[in-house]
Amino acid sequence: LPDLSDIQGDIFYVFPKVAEQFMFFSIKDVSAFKKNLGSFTPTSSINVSEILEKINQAKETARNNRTPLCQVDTSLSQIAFSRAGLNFLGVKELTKDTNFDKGPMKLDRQSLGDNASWEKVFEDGSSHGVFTIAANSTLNCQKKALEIENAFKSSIIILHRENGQVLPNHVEHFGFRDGISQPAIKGLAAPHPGQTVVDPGIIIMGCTGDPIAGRPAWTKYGSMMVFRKLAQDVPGFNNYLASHSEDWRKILPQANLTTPAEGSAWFGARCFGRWKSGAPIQLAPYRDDPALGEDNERNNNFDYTVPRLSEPNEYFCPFNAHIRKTAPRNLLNYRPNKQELADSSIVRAGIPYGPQLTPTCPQNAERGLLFVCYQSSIKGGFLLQTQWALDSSFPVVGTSIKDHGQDPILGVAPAAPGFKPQSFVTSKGGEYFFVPAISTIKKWASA
Ligand code: N7H
Repeated sequence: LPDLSDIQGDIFYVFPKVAEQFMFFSIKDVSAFKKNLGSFTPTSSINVSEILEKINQAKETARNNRTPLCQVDTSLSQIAFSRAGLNFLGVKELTKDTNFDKGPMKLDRQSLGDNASWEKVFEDGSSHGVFTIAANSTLNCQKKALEIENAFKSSIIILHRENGQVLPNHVEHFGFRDGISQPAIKGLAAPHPGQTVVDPGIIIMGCTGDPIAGRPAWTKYGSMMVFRKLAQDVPGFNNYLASHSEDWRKILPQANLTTPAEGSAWFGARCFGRWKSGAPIQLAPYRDDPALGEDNERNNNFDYTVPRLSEPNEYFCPFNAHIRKTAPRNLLNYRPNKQELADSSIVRAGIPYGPQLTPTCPQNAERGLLFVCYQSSIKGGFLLQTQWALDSSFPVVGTSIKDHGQDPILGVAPAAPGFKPQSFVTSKGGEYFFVPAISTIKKWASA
């Protein structure tokens, strides 16, 4: 089993957070930077598991007397480096992750389907690294960021900051609950029913199951972090759902959806594969079931088998629903198989940014998701975006190639008659980072 005290803390337990800041930097003075690195203590996975324990206890208390969860003081930090950053530090050896080693994410821009212009810091590809800082309040997050900034003083230049904030009820901006399905890492977490169990090496380098052999020793207990800034067009998405509500009500009369609002809620659920509460449509086909959405023992306990073979396989959940595209679960004779599925697992650790759309908030304010995922191989994990979500013919059913359409959240959403196909998520850029083990950081600091 991996040594949890040596692994940085956001990687597989995911930082518990109310606010988060990503501080992108370039290194100005290598020797001063290394000295500062020696005094920097990132939060380890052991630290995070202890905090999660405390939060669970607080939750119990909260149930009884409504104590706010954010009472558990958390100020967490992690450091990661881009390829340019490693080179600058003199770590020229390759990690053997081809996406990372070839340089900045901007080189993959086309294959990622990013057509809009990127923000300057990502367009330049000039970050040497990023600090991920998370806390139980915006104030604590800012305090921690200032502490790190002061500690690294003039050895770095802060190029850019992104600030995220958890929204009420852990929804994201489209109003759907996020962060429900994560892979359970063999030996480290007791899986909830239905959760995909993966070898630790799928997420953490140098452990059992790492798909890449022969990496340098300094990559052990590290992980690849993919950062993406994804803007969401919430008014556009809401209009899209509203404009399709009638179509859906007509197509499935057996659902007995009586109001336009029910029609659009159902259409939204079919875009995601889950209702706003998180209840999977495979288990709650026509109406949301909030108790199911909240219940971790049930909300992942499903696959896409249909009750009767005479029914089309997408009877409940369309092939192109976001969660089915990104994790097709059981697939019988379909591509991918179970192994391919486990190998493509990622740990998602993103956070929303920008103001929530409310009646008083400007419709056109920018909002979205600061998407973060971890995997030991970018090609094996994150590229499910290009290989699965954006590939209309995925998944391949039997031997026949069929056009299911792209993932409507990450790609182009299908249009009703009279409407143009639309996209609701626009990438503003991103970067690939390597998150080293804590012992590796200490070695680099003293080299
Ligand atoms: Fe997605 N959302 O917050 O609305 N995602 N995601 N995602 N996503 C999921 O199951 C969303 C994005 C995955 O195991 C849910 O936790 C949004 C990218 C995977 O069944 C919701 C954006 C990639 C899963 C969202 C976005 C993924 C998943 C359901 C962009 C990878 C688990 C809740 C702005 C390349 C699937 C849950 C499974 C679920 C949201 C992006 C991947 C609500 C808005 C870029 C693997």
